Amino acid sequence: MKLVTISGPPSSGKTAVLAGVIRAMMASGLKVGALKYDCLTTNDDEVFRAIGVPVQTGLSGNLCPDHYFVSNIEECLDWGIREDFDFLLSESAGLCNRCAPHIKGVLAVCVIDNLMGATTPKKIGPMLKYADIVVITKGDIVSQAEREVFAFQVRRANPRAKIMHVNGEKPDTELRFSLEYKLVAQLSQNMNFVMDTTVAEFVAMHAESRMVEKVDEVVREIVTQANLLAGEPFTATTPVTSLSGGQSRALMIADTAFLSSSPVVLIDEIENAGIDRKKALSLLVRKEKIVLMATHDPILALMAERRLVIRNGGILKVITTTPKEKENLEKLEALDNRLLALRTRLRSGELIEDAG
Ligand SMILES: Nc1nc2c(ncn2[C@@H]2O[C@H](COP(=O)(O)OP(=O)(O)O)[C@@H](O)[C@H]2O)c(=O)[nH]1
Ligand SMILES: [Mg+2]
Repeated sequence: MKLVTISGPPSSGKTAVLAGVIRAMMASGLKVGALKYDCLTTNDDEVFRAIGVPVQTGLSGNLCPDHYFVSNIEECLDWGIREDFDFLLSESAGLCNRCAPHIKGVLAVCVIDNLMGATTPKKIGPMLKYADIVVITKGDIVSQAEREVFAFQVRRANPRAKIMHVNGEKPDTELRFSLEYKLVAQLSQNMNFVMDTTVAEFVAMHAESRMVEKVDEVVREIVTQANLLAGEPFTATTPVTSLSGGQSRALMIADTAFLSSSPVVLIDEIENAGIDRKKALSLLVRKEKIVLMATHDPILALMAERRLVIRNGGILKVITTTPKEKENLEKLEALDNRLLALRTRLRSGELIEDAG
């Protein structure tokens, strides 16, 4: 029988990850048992029972749950051997940053989520430092850049562990082992930052994770370029959590242009973001990215050399922008500039009694 210890702070997703892993193990014919250690109370045993896994729970009461774990694990092992399990998976309480809920020579997994802040990996201590596998959850809630920065901080705290990103979905086999070096960078609508850092700190960490040499210069350039795209200005010292939707998006576009190694950028609905979309597009193109964008905006569509018409999940047409369309683009841009001027006047509190 093989024992595996699973640790991680409360609510990081240990049970969710384990439930997925156990289902997959059982489907491949393995006999699995679970252990849950906690302090005062737990409902995790019900989750495990519901998927048909035999489970034992231990509540440590006044004792440190990790000390309680080491003094009880032998009996649990005996139980596992008696039950003839192939694997015995043990979930810790995950409260103490000083003790290690891992045993030398036993596969150690640490589950940590993307929402915990950039400095947390440093603080977590032995449960992260001695892990063989680090599972990072809740990647679905943050942007790609934030996932990369967080993984970089985890890597600093534990340089040898295998890092796996989990978001509750079944991975495509191709992506399973190479999430960090994707061909396609994605700028989705999901742009809410959760990290407690300033714009400059965030971009600097991202730049460092990309092995950029002149970090300060790149940070300055990205903040300047992002400000050219954003409707409202922000500074290097603005906390990322207080950026508006448009400002976050502008920062992510500039960040992608300068720091992403992916040659293709996939953008979902740039027109909703309240940023200068033409400048955004030309920044990415200038940085030699192939931009694939989903849009209903005629100006953006006509700026492209080619567009695909999608219907019923397939490509209906591939249209090359005609010279006549390019002429129309100029007229549309003039209209757009008039609207933009009106927006600026509205912002500065003027009356809009003539349409400009
Ligand atoms: N959005 C999202 N939620 C998650 C993810 N992983 C876990 N959760 C949720 O986070 C909460 C805590 O998860 P749980 O497995 O009970 O955490 P544990 O205390 O570490 O065992 C639950 O509501 C889960 O559904 C994830 O990757 N994405
Ligand atoms: Mg749990």
